Amino acid sequence: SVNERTYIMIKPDGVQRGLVGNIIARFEQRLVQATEAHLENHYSDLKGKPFFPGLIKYMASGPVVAMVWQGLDAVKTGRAMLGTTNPLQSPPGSIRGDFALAVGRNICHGSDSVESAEKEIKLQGVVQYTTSLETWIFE
Ligand code: DAT
Ligand code: MG
Repeated sequence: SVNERTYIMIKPDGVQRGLVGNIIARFEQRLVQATEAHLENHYSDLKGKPFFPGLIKYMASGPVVAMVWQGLDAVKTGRAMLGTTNPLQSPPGSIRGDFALAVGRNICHGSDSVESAEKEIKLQGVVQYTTSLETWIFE
């Protein structure tokens, strides 16, 4: 049927060899859809903002791709790569600056602090692993 599902797993050699992005690009159906309860917890710091109900509704409206990246200053580096919340203020070369126009459709979420990241990762439920490339990347 059109709703048939399969389980595709990138194995340790695929992860260590940096093939994750390449493989995900081929399998963009490998997605998760967050529940409203999950999103209300994820965005709990914004409860009370006028855009909060619209944000939850939009975020639950379709599948998302959840990722955890680890490395030196991963939180700040991730935010720098995303750009600012409003794409209009995001520099060219940033993900939001290059691909987004509206603040409520800014393509990607990125944790704003180490504490938020811990909370968000725990909420999503993700395991941790060590890459053998570490000594080549970090001083
Ligand atoms: P960020 O995603 O850059 O951390 P945020 O945590 O302040 O920004 O807000 C979460 C999301 O809520 C943001 O990515 C888009 C939406 N949002 C923020 N401010 C908004 C606004 N003024 N109007 C509409 N949506 C907004
Ligand atoms: Mg935020």
